[in-house]
Amino acid sequence: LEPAYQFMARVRLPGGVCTPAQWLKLDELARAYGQETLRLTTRQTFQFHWLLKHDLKATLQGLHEVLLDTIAACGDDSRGVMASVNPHLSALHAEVYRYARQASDHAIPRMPAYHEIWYGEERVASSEPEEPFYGRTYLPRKFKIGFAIPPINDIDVYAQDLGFIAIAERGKLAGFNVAIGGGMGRTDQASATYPRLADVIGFVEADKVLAVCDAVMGLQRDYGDRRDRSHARFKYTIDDRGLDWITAEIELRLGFGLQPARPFDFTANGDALGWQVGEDGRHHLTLFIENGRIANHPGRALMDFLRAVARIHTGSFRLTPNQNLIIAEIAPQARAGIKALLTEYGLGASKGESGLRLNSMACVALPTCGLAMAESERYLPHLLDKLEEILRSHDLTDEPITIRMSGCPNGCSRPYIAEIGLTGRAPGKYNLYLGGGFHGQRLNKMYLENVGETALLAALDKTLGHFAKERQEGERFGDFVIRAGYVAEVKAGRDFNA
Ligand code: SRM
Ligand code: SF4
Repeated sequence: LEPAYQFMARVRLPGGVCTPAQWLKLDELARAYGQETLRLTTRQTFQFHWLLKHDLKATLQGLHEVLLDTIAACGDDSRGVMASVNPHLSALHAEVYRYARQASDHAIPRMPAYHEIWYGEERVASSEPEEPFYGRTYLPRKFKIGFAIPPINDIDVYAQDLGFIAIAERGKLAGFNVAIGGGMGRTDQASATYPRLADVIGFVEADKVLAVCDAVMGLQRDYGDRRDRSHARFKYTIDDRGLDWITAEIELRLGFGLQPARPFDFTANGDALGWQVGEDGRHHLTLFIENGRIANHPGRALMDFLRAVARIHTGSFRLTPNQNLIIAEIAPQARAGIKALLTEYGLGASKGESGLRLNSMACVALPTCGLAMAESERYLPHLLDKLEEILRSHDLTDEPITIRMSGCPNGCSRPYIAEIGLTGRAPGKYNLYLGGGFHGQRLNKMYLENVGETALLAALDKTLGHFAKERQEGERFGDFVIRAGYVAEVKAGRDFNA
């Protein structure tokens, strides 16, 4: 007899794009093996939790039936490739998504073992060398790639190891600015570890994307630190060797120089919620899914609603990097049908969420994450109930402010770029960070260390109240707390702990 080992499975879903048929299969598998819940992640994909060991094979084979797999969703390789989901710019999105898919297909390990183990394919004795790119030892650590389409920085391009910022000229994709060296993970009381934002190093034409992936990942494969895992991410390779050296080495590997970066502007890293009409006349509905958790609740049958939509929908679903969901590419005449389903399943009326809640994210943490030190997904909604009273008292209910909570310093909800960041230290205890940039352009800074809810609420009541009274026209909360002297501005990852 063996213990009932349980697992998490993460799907590979480049750019977060999913067909209705895939949705129906994911829903079916979650109901059969995943305790009737699906989790949308901060990198635009699905996670199943609670999978029992003897159900793993059936789950992975079920995914295979709809051309989905879990390859490179974890491991020391290139992880799920992200892409902005801006539904307004349908043609540009389609083009950028194509590059994200190509980058994902290009960068995944080839390993036949996956097919042998999960799909029962026959083992082929092969004379081929191991992985053509990864070799025997893969990368020193995980590596993350994302494609952003300004003006929305929904993917948090500055948090990627390798980010591509789409540059459109006269409505057409001209190419990408390349950003390198982002990452969130750190360890408490280890000042050599820190979050870092990516640097934009130049521009390349779109057909050079795969060459850039090879050059940058190859550099990290060859020079990343393989002795100390806490120092093995690309961000440290860059800071150790210097950005100029790294850029020159990338250019050497490319065999050509990068062009000067082209101008672009980001305005936000959140999602535009509700109904929108794209440039091609199709309709899109972006739903706020609190912390990405899809399940049925009394009077609010979200999981059943989405299954009902998938049964009639002819467009696609798009998972956003903010753990939200777009029912995308709805024909104008189909909009009424989706609206009727919203009402039928108890999702028709807005719950009157604050701008803070609508810009919130929490990582999974307890009970499934083995690294969690404190609650996150299960706690943030309750903390927000209390914060919403504070917001109301300062007339800030509709103010968009980003807040992100992680159950440990690894930062899976990208908390170090939120205007309000919280990371777990122990049950009920969090570090509070303030001053992140509203569109993901600046790291925040620790304001309180290892405190409980009472101290958190008092600090946020004080700073939000001050902000309500003394903010300048159009000033964001993250900018205000720096101007008002609550925290110093962080200009580089190495200053985060200073
Ligand atoms: Fe993460 C490890 C969940 C996005 C940084 N992350 C984990 C594990 C697998 C725990 C483990 O290793 O045992 C978590 C599974 C928990 C569970 O029960 O499901 C976990 N990470 C998640 C997700 C599901 C959070 C969420 O609530 O959405 C996200 C899945 C993304 C995906 O679909 O691929 C998730 N993780 C991130 C991000 C955000 C991002 O990539 O944009 C980060 C910060 C960015 C970065 O990588 O720097 C992130 N996760 C980490 C780290 C710290 C890495 C580091 O450099 O130190 C770990 C721990 C590790 O790798 O050792 C980690
Ligand atoms: Fe787990 Fe920490 Fe990631 Fe949260 S931030 S999911 S607690 S590893």
